[in-house]
Amino acid sequence: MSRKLKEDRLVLMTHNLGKLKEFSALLLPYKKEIISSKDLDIEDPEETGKTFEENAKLKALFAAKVSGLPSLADDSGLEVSALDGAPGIYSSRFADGDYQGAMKRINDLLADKEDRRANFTCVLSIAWPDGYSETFTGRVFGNLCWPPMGNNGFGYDPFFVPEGYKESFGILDTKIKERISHRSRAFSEFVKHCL
Ligand code: ITT
Repeated sequence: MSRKLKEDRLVLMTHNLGKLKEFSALLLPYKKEIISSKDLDIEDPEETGKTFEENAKLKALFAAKVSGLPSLADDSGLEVSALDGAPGIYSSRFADGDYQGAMKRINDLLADKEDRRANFTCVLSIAWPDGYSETFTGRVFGNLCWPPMGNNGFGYDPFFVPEGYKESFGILDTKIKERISHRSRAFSEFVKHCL
């Protein structure tokens, strides 16, 4: 049995503006007051986990402890099939702020490969100040395009064409990403269980 989120306020633990926007849109219908970790000056804890689950939980628990409020965090990334799932949990560190460069480096690694399949994974964690937490997973599958297309979204979005579409998340309307993304799928599970 999942714990229900009865509190009216919650913290969104992320320093990534793209995530913050997407979560704010997803949470809009639920009429909760959202406080970003940026507003509370909560530092990003070091992501020492070896899995998306460990890192998501670590971030959410950290924010819940520091703020005294229930906190939501995600750990997410791009997993490239022909690269055995890399960069995965290291997606942000692999780019180090330079996504054009990161997409090019991945594309170069795929130069002699036909397989361009990839997926985004998101593990969402909700944690309470008493140390209780739950996690939910979402994935979206697709293919990597070259050159990257468009400027919508963030991170690797211009590089990723979801299955069933011809354009990348960088071009597709943000409403489409909001409906089919790894983040929205993890969020739907969270809604089903906790709201
Ligand atoms: P926080 O830990 O503060 O939330 P972060 O960006 O460091 O921010 P992660 O460690 O979870 O977050 O790294 C996720 C990275 O995976 C993100 O920086 C992007 O490079 C990539 N990523 C995740 N979701 C994505 C999406 O929806 N579109 C494009 N890239 C995404």
